[in-house]
Amino acid sequence: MPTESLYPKVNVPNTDLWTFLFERNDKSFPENKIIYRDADTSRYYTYEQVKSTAIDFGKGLRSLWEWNKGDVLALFTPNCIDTPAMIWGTHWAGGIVSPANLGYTADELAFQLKDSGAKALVTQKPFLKTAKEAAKQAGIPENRIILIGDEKDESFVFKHFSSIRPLSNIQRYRRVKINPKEDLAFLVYSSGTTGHPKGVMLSHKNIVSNILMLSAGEAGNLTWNGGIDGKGDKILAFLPFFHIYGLTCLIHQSMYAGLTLVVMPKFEIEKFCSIIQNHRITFAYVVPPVVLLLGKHPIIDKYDLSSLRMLNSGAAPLTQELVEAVYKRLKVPIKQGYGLSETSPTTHTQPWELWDKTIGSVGTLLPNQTAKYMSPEEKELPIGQTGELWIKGPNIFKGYHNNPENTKNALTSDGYFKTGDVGHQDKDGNFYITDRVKELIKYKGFQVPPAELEGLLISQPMINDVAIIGVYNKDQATEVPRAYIVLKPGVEGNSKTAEDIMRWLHAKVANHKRLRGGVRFVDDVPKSASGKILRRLLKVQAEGEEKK
Ligand code: 4UW
Repeated sequence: MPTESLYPKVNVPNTDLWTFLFERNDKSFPENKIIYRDADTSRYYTYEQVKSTAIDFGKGLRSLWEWNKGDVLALFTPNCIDTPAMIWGTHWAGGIVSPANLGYTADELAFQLKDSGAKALVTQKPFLKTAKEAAKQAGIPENRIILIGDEKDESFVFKHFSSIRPLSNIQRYRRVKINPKEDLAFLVYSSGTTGHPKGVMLSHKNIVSNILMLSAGEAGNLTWNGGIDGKGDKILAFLPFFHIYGLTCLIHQSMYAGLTLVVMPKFEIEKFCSIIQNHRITFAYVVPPVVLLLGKHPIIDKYDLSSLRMLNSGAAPLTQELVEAVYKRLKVPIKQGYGLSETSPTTHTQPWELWDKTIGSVGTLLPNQTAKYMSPEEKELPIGQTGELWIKGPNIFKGYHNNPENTKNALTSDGYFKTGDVGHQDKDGNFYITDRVKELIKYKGFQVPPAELEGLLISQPMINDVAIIGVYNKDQATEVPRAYIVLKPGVEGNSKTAEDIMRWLHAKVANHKRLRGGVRFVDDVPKSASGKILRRLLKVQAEGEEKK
């Protein structure tokens, strides 16, 4: 029997995100509540300022570029407090937002721009070179690159976000009507269980349901008027807004619950500590490598982090040892959450009161979710047995953009999504993720699709065959990609060859995809009869090497 969530079902209204966030009757916090605060400057947005800026931006898009329903705005920018208003302004104008990883090379960004059919692109001045090159490849005219942030363009080629405003007759522009179940709010990119990144189609209803689910999971622990000083919880936002974890848990949850996000453009440990101390941050969403720093880094002792009430870690496995080390040092509890781009994202979170009783668990199923574990033959397994996790609920994506084959492989006819993650659940409904059947590697929470690196490396002149796997690096608390390479006859497998290959690859890929796990030269890449790489065998080999 599949497992139903232990939470009472939440009523998910059939409304689009705009109506849900800005035309609600149940909002308890005031219109002038500060929602987004820049960590470095005195800039901030209140709830009502986000709303009015979003409307202006939406009208600007309609009037300047005749924005139509379904038009895509791509984002290629560090975290910025202007981003949320741009997102909802795009929705106001009927558009879809497609955030891209900021580490992307021009080719990688161009792929997303072309695949999503982006009509315009948002960036900041330091990233303009890559953005321009990618836009050119994708056929987006330069005058449809929008700049945000403090630096404007003196050449006036690029419009600044603040100038995307209606040209005339404000009354002419009305909000575009959305079908919440069918129309997309976001097109985020994930490699899913195999292959290259694909556009994950997330509808308005998907996101609305996940906001409500997440809210139930935090169970009133994060409030607009509570926290440690009665002025409300303050969340530190350093996770990138371009990743689904930051997009929903940070941007959307804060707006829905009236929480203040203190926004950091880039993670740096000392800055992270000083912001927590100076802004009296009460909560932060983190990833395991940050938990590691909190447990081990000497700088931590210089700061007062006592305002933190809880941390939430996810996007990659977290060890019990790390949770305990941080608690021993800082007395800050850490719970885990779990989710995927395809689930909008959060499906599980540890209830606050269980954080120390179920360490290692990713939590219990959030409301409106049904889950089951499946054998490799796709037979349902009894509770307690280890298998692939399948999940069903209103937050499950609509499919991969222009990719019916991968959509069919990921979604069953009765609505289950095959996560590609392996684990089990205990008798009390706590879920554990212990492995993956999918190809994915996660470097510090970012996706590294092995097929993408293999596809590039196979064209390297010295290489005959190649397989990429993830190996765990304990010192950094993350997986790192490693290449197993069969060289062309006559090429010597030495450290210079390895360095040359890495240099060649690293010029073509985002920083998070680098071969930090090194290169191993082998005689053959193990493959099945059908030619599929047997990654499991390489993983066993890597673990054996580790133990030596
Ligand atoms: N333990 C082990 C985990 C865990 C994990 C994720 O890049 P994506 O598509 O998406 C994410 C989303 C992370 C996330 C979402 C919502 C949330 O509340 C939360 O809480 C902390 C985290 O990373 O990658 C999805 C893949 O990332 C792995 C897993 O393999 C999954 O399929 N993953 N969380 N706690 N592995």
